[in-house]
Amino acid sequence: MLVDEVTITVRAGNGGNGSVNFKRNGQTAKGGPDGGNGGNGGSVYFQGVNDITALSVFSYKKVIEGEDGVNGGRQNLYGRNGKDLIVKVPIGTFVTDLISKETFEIIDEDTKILVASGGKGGRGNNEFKSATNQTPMYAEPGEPGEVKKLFLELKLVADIGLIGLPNSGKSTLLSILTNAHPKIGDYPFTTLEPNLGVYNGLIISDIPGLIEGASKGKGLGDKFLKHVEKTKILVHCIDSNSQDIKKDYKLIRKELEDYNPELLKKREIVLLTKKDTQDEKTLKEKLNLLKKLNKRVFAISVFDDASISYLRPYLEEVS
Ligand SMILES: Nc1nc2c(ncn2[C@@H]2O[C@H](COP(=O)(O)OP(=O)(O)OP(=O)(O)O)[C@@H](O)[C@H]2O)c(=O)[nH]1
Ligand SMILES: [Mg+2]
Repeated sequence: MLVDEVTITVRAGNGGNGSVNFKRNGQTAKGGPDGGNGGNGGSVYFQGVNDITALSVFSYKKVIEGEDGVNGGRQNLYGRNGKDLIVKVPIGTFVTDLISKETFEIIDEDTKILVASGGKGGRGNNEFKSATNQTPMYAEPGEPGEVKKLFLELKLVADIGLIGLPNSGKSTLLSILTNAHPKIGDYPFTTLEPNLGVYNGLIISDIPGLIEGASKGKGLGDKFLKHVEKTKILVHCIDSNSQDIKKDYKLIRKELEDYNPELLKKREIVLLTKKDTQDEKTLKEKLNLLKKLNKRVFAISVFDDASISYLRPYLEEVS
């Protein structure tokens, strides 16, 4: 199951405490102060990774912690800084700070984004000596590392989105075009979580079937429509067994519009699926009906290789 939403706590490392110490050796019983500074706490960064499954580690690891700085020591010994922690987050993840409500998106693999700053190390007592106080008895404590509560939501950057009513053959098509092995069943809502496959370097996402009211959360609803918001092509699957092809088509278009009208502007390919189940005359009639609604209509069957081959170049027209 693809993990596409997680809430985590990120805690950067605390700064190490400064030390209170005085020189001691053969000559001096009580020398000047030589307590060293504490090290800075490690910061936590997010960095993009081209791996849509990378959020899954957070389903069991909910608290991410940076390394603490080490306390200062005697003889002006500085505490070591805590190591920074770089957390890999899938490209296309939206991060929301649940307290400040700030948001940002992970867009590439190159940018390191600072999420929580490590606490500054405290100064040792050596730094506090002055003309009036040669023996300061205090040092600074390290500052605590920043703590953030974050909501991470992966909006998949798929190139092609398979949409349609339940049972229209979306997952079957994904399994034919890509190396994905989605569950396929002769009943609605076989797919409960989005499936992804890679076809000629393009990511195809197969989402659960949409029904009337999906945009308002009905069925599996709007939870998955976000996965098609960024796709370049929508592949709209319509079961040729349907008694009312036009109604099916319009129902899905209406849900897209209600969710986000921009979705209607995307290039759409319409597939009349399972064409092997129809006699030639009926198929032609149904195909013609759809052609009045959209120019890019293809009748396909997974049992007819030629129909799939014919479709392929159209899927590749993503740019
Ligand atoms: N005869 C025939 N059956 C097909 C074809 N494509 C898919 N099917 C069958 O149609 C049924 C539904 O297929 P799925 O791929 O699970 O449909 P889906 O659109 O992913 O369904 P949901 O996940 O429920 O939305 C399965 O029984 C498939 O075997 C086809 O080209 N011809
Ligand atoms: Mg399915």
